[in-house]
Amino acid sequence: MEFLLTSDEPVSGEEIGERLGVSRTAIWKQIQQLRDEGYLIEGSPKKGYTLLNMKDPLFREEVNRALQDMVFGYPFFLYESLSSTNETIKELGREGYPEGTLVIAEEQTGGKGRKGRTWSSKKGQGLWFSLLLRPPVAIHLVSQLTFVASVALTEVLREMRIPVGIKWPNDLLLDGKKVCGILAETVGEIDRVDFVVLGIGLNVHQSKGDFPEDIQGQAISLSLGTGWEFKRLDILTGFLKSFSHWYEKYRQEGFAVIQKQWKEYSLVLGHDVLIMENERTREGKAIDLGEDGALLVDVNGEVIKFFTGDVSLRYRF
Ligand code: BT5
Repeated sequence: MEFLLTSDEPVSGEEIGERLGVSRTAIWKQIQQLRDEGYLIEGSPKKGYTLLNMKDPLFREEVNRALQDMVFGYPFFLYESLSSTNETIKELGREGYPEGTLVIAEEQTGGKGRKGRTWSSKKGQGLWFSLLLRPPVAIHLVSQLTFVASVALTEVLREMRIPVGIKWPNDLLLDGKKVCGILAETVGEIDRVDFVVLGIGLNVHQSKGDFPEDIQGQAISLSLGTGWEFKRLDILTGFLKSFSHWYEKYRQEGFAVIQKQWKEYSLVLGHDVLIMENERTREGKAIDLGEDGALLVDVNGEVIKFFTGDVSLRYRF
């Protein structure tokens, strides 16, 4: 471990073996064990091993200690690389895993946004995770859960003095740019929810150049927005605690409590907005959040309801 820590270059198994007087196979086994504990170690047959992401690693044992008494976040699965944590949770959901099961990936190679869009999820730079939920809600109300999540995450980040706010429906913005996106997917029949996958992507450590060029103007990370350093595990545990609190409230008292808090955190209500619906763009003033998560907009004196799946929104501060 020390060899990997002190070297900027890849270190070969042979070299470590020679220095320690043990075989390459023994080194290989040791590397596997470190990987199982959550260290990200890249291995190249020619060059050797490199320890990645020591800036803010997620160690399996540390995550385990932090999450073991949690309602949400246990059991958890931590992967070095996945296509999409939402897809992996779907498999676990079908296998019968309980509500609260968590999948975290250091990197997603096929991170998904809404409506077939992609989510940039580079290694170690953010929190890319999904929760398995088995909520007793009707299928048309599932989108309410994304509001529960955005409220919970905003609360935690604001407690850390990070001035995030929510752009309808559930993007978290920092300094006017997107720092977090939420994607809920339902698995079930037409009229029945088997389970819901709640996927959250939060940018933490990126600098501007780490984002794909086409989104550099609209994306931000917590570090970029504040100039501070963060430990991802603290944010994750804070979120899971806060989510468990708001989810319980939602189940006991209904959507109204979430609506109320969301309105406090909203960056959009009371502002002029542009609503893009297919080819059509309309302008109005956002005035309220509906029971069903719709945005109510006053367009020339007429109140029109816009639903999350159908439209996208621009607004002026
Ligand atoms: C979202 O979609 O905002 C939902 C993103 C959910 C991502 C999480 S990560 C864990 C879980 N597993 C998954 O596969 N997904 C979830 P949408 O509103 O459609 O926003 C997507 C758009 O945001 C893209 O078209 C880009 O313009 C922009 N974008 C992509 N990556 C970004 C990033 N890292 N930060 C900010 N903006 C990004």
